[in-house]
Amino acid sequence: MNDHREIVFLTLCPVTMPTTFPFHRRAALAVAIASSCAASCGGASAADIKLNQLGFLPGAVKVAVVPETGATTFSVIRAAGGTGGGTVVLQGTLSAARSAPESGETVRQADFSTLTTAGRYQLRVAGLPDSLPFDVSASAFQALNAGAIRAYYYNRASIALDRQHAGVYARAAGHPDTSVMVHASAASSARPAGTIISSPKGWYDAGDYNKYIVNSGISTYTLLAAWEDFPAQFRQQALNIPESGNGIPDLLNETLWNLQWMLTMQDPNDGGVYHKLTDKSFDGFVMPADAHQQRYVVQKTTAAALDFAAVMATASRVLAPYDKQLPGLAARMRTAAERAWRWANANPRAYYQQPADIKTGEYGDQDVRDEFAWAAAELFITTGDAAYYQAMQAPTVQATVPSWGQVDSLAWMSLARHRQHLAAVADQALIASRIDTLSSQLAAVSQRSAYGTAMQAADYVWGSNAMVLNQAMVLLHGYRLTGKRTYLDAAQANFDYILGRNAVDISFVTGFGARSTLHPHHRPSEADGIAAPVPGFVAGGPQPGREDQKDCKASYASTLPARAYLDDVCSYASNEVAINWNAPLVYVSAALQALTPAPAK
Ligand code: G3I
Ligand code: 9MR
Repeated sequence: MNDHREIVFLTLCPVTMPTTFPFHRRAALAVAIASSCAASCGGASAADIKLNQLGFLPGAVKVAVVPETGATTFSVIRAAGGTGGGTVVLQGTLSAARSAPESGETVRQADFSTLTTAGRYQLRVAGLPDSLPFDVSASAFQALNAGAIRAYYYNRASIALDRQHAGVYARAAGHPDTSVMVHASAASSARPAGTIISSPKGWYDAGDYNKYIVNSGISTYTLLAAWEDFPAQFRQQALNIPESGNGIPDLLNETLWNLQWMLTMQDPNDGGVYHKLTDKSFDGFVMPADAHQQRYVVQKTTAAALDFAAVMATASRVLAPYDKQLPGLAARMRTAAERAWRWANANPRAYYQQPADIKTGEYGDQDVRDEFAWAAAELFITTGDAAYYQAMQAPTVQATVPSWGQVDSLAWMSLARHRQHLAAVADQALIASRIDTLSSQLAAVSQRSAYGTAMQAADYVWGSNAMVLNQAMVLLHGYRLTGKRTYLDAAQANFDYILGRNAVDISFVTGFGARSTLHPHHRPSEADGIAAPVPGFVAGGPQPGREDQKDCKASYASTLPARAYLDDVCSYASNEVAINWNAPLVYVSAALQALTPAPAK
């Protein structure tokens, strides 16, 4: 170590701090930053040890990220305030220092995986404030998983949230959506512009009150995938939603609220699917019941038809065992999926084009090859018809981290999940290799990154936290398929990032973690008059685009990719919530609970 080396030291707070300072003074300055920030920004500071604020399963890999001070050792202590508070239970050596270009820091990792005894602890490094307390517990992520699913209940359209189920977040019903107008862009001879249709239920997409089929596609699918992969996690889960106790698991009950809406978005006359159900422009920051703009269904698109087909094909096989409770629904969904598929094949280039009078979200996509592949794969799995597998053109389909516009890996994950029951036409080796290759690439990034996650600078997109979680979802599929522990550990690292092991030192899930997102761009959270945001939502996350800066009085603390985050209601580009971002949170929290082995005795 060279005493004259300069390192960048960062602050998350809107206070003036030096950005460089000599090595020999950095520990003292770190502490100064810590105390100055504690007063002005809720305690987060560049000097903090960053870790998963919720905690860890006993058998999981356990890593914290430690700002560089020159210290080379750490200890784990029993948490202050509890029995034996301050007692050292474990000591270890920090990793070598590594630089994190995406956040402009130099950090070390503390690996305390050998801590397997349940309890509440803190991490201690000389010269730094002790970490936030964290738990080691066999049920570490159960409450988070339930909370992340309940977030969908809180975002339901067309229903009052009552006290019994919503507690302080009870609210009047909004958007009955029983009198929705067919927009000129969606007009047909059977349904000319101005025709009134009924399209109730569904989830609000995000912080806004509109409903978009493309984004509902990946969101609803991911919840169904969580069920297909880990039914035991969900079978007994009681979420206290209105349908609880009806003989259908609550995850499926919640998902049905959106599936029922999606079905109404198919034009019964031709099988085409409307792209979205929307206001002409975004509502103000009012409660759902106070938003009264006329609603429209807008343009039928190829992407909407294919995402709809994929989800309905999936739902049809998932709900088949519940025919007694839901008579005829699974069959109806399968027919709906096949009709949408046929419409898309007859209209393969109906790309979304935002009409001049519509200002809401677009979810536009000019390349629907991946949507064709995904729909084909789900129809193949559900029907067993080899023609669908041929239509998928599997050798041409890549594997990428899923997002609303990039769904090829949803096909691979579904095929892998059902591999033991696929018709012979399926190329099993190809399916396994697509998932294994993508997983190994992600795990390799994770192993060399300073924070130990699979995130690289280019991954900090709008909704970067969903990138983090979808990377984890891919890795968990990789682990299920190959048993490679590095994949499970990399998924855990990404999950830790969401819950506090990140450069802004925050748990991005509302209501979970000692220092979590407080001011999401979410209309009900802002308009309900309750200080705490509606719980269980993951915020979009850091991204340097800052498209919202013009609408924000506060400034982003940094333009660096991993630190361009603003916990302010104005920040739709870094702090909105969305159904497609919460879905992999549900998946990953359930998967880690289900898959993490018990510690070796
Ligand atoms: O496709 C281009 C790519 O070619 C280019 O390399 C890259 C460089 O930045 O940009 C890509 O486009 C991005 C696009 O998402 C697709 O990923 C845009 O920059 C980016 O601004 C765009 O962000 C979307 C955002 O809406 C604005 O349109 C988010 O993905 C999407 O999640 C978000 O969705 C909104 C809904 O419209 C409305 N409801 C809330 C929801 C969440 O904020
Ligand atoms: O609230 C809107 C949010 O849901 C969208 O994701 C975002 C981007 O399309 O737009 C938000 O609405 C803002 C609009 O784009 C610009 N003026 C301020 C609006 C509310 O902050």
